[in-house]
Parts: sequence; structure tokens; C-alpha cells
Amino acid sequence: MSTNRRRFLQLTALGAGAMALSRCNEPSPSQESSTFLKPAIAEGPKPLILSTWIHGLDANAKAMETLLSGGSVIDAAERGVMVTESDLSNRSVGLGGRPDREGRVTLDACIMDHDSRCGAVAFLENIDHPINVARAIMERTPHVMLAGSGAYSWALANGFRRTTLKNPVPEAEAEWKHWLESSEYKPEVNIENHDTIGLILLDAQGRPGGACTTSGMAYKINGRIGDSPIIGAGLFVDGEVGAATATGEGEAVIRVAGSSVIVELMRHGATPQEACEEVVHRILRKHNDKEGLQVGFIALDIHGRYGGCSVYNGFNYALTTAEKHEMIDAGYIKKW
Ligand code: SD4
Repeated sequence: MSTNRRRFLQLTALGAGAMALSRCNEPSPSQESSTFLKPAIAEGPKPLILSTWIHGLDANAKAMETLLSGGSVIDAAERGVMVTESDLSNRSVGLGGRPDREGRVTLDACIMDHDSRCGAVAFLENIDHPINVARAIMERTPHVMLAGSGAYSWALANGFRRTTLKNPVPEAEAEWKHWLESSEYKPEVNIENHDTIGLILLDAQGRPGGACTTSGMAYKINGRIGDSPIIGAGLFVDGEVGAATATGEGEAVIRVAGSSVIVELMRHGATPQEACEEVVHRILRKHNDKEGLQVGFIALDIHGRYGGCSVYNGFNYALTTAEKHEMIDAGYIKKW
């Protein structure tokens, strides 16, 4: 057992003890959460922006620019991932993404802030920026998530325009046709092609937020929705703790409520790195067939600590602070 993992298990054991004690004393909810957060943790950099994959560098740069010009964490998260959604050479995000097996590009996105305000859209077609729709749902409806034709109609009725872009884009359409000839109708996760963007951040005051957007698994069954628009699976933020986001096989992430569990583990004392590793271990324990199962997480806490982990090597994430703008190789549990 690694030192990290041993230390983490000790921490969670302590956390469980603390929980039992505080229940006996019947504290208020705010006392309860402050009991779990460890005091005197060295503060890391703020603002701090992390996002999945190399395309995250450009998204982070936009998010940082937005924060520095006075934008909120929601403004920064939204504008950051819009950069990736606009990149039509990206085959896993936005309308440049690969279609489902019927040849339709369907988009999933969500956004969340430190006050637990959140919005999500799933199975959305023909809209350039699904993250804008997710935010609009958060701000202009009493709901968290809209999906499919209902989401599309709501978007049109609320100022969004149908895209002028033919989708799938020609290259993605050609690949799909080739796949139709040669495939066994298995969907593809595209982990090797720099997929889904999940962006999480802390502003200068230590307030977390995040956004996640994707065209999902290539050649999925029409109607399939992945983890990325699901609050608690593809993204989770808690203003008392931090934020986490996921990339990879969404079904595996949903089964363990991946991002919310990472945030909860951090609440109980795990570092972001330890929490990501624990959830990857948990996913592995629940999958007998690990062949081709790739999932990666990144996380940060309100102290400015961060980390990431994936099932297999090859997952990296973009880190941006006032001093750094670079890629980090995430830890992994297994080797290809
Ligand atoms: C999904 N996690 O839809 C997302 C997307 C992904 O390659 O990672 N696709 O499962």
C-alpha cells in the first residue's frame, strides 16, 4: 500500500470518528463541516485553474484573463470552456465532435459555483455553445437540467440561435462512415484524442467553480447521456471544500458519483490527489473487465492544493496560476 493511500485511510478513519463525535453533540451543519476541515493547511496559489488535457491550456488562459478582468468564477469557467467548444478540430467537444451511431452530434455540458448554483444541458443538438445554455438554465429557470428537444426549444425561445455549422463536420462525418463499415458497433471513449474538457478553478478569494462540456462518447447509442452534464458525476463544486471534474468513460464515473465523492473525501481530510486516487481505486474495484476502461479526475481544494489521477497512464491536465501555465502528468493506477 502506498504511503499516500495509507495516510488517506488514516485520515478517513479520523474523519469517521469525528463524524460520530459531532453527531453525539448535535452540532449545527456549519460546525459539522468545519470540524472535518483540517486547520493550518499551507495555502496554495490563488487564482488557480485546472483543466483536463492539453486543450485546457487555451481554456485556462481565457479563464484567467476573465478572472483578472473582474469576472466571477462562473464567467471564467464558462468563457474558458467556450474556447474548446469553438475549436472545430476538437473531436470530443462542441459541434466539431464525433457523432453518435446515427450520425448526430449531441452535446452535454454543466456549470457550477461555490454557492451550489448549477445548470446543465444534455443531449443538445445544433447549438454552438452548450455551456451557455447550461448557464442560462441555471440563471433563468427553476430547474438544474434540461435535455434533448425540450432543451433545444427552450434555448431557441430564450435567445439562442440554431448553428449555421453543418454537423458532423466533414472530417468527423468521414470517420463515422468509415466506422460504420468496420465497427462492431462499440462506442469509443476517445481518451487518446484529448477529449472532454472539465475546468475547475479558484478565484483570488478562494471561491471554487467549474464547467464541463463534451460531445460525449463517439458512436454512442442515440439518446445516451454521459457523466459530463450530471452534477456530482462529471463535475462537482462545494464552496466549503473545493471542486472536481472527470474525463473518460462516463458510465464508470456515474456509477461511483465520481466528482461528488472526491469532494466529499476532501471534506473529510483527503488531499485532492488522495481523493482522486481513492475514486479511481473504487472504480477499479467495481469493474471486472478493466480492458480499455479509462477514467481520469482532477480536483482542487479551497486551500489551493490540487491533484489528478487516472486508471491508465497518459492522462494530463493544464495548470494555470499567476506564475505557471503548464501541463502536469496525472498520477495513474495501472500501466497500459
Ligand atoms: C462521456 N466523459 O460522455 C464523457 C466524454 C468523454 O470521450 O470523456 N468522451 O462519457
